[in-house]
Amino acid sequence: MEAPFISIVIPAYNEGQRLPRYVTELTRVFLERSAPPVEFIVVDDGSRPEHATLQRACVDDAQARFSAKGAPHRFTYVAAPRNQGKGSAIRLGWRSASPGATWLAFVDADGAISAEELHRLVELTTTDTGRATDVIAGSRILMAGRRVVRNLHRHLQGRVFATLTDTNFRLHFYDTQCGVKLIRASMLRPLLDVLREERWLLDVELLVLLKRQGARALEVPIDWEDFGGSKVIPGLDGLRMFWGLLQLRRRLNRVSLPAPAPREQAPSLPSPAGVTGSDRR
Ligand SMILES: Nc1nc2c(ncn2[C@@H]2O[C@H](COP(=O)(O)OP(=O)(O)O)[C@@H](O)[C@H]2O)c(=O)[nH]1
Ligand SMILES: [Mg+2]
Repeated sequence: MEAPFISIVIPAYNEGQRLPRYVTELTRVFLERSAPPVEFIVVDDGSRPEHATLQRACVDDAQARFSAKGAPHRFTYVAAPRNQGKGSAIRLGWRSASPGATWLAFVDADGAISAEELHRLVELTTTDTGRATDVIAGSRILMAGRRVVRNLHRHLQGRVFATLTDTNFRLHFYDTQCGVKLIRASMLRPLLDVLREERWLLDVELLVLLKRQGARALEVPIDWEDFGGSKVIPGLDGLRMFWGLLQLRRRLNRVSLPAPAPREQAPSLPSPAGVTGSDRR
């Protein structure tokens, strides 16, 4: 078995319905198309037993299909002892990733980002653009050629949140909360002991700390389709996130970071849009 080039964590909380469909699609697309070796790590975050059983079964099935076809990819399953939130589940998955992976990533379990779109982002890591980038973040920005299907209320709440995030952290991201991010492992691993956000604000914490470490980030417009069944509680989670942003800002002002890892030699390209080392606060 080849060492994985990228480890992609899929946090799953009661995803017995949505995850199996997505895992089937991922398996199909990554068997059909060429890609660097991928390790998919499904992290069960204390799901109810009926969901956990379905989640585990689809992962076992996908792994069997990869093995049968001699694919370089693998599917693994990690179970958290109890429900701790999406952010905690992602961190648990990253800690259990193969130590040799060059990229660490996460993607939502519900298939809002199609397997084809995820494959496109994985391929991007192997291009000159990817080699000159440390963070590849999906973005639900509606532009020519892209398809973004979202509920209006969630979209508007997201725009208010994005504005407040930018006011507080000056990340200059259109969409910090999109459910797919790929991060250069050498940049991320030193931060694993610093990250604290347990739920939805992990994305902001991560981007702020990576920016402080001089990470070069690229927001990539992606196709996105909400299929319903969101675990976000309308109104309540929004309020928690706004309040959480203020607390996060206070905490991050005090946090001290490990020395950034030396940068690997990369071809010189124009600096990508998004977070850049020259824009530190
Ligand atoms: N680990 C964990 N993951 C969660 C939790 N709630 C939601 N998720 C996962 O977070 C991802 C996005 O959740 P979703 O409900 O689709 O949120 P939305 O797309 O923002 O509406 C999915 O992979 C969920 O399984 C939780 O409490 N713990
Ligand atoms: Mg979703």
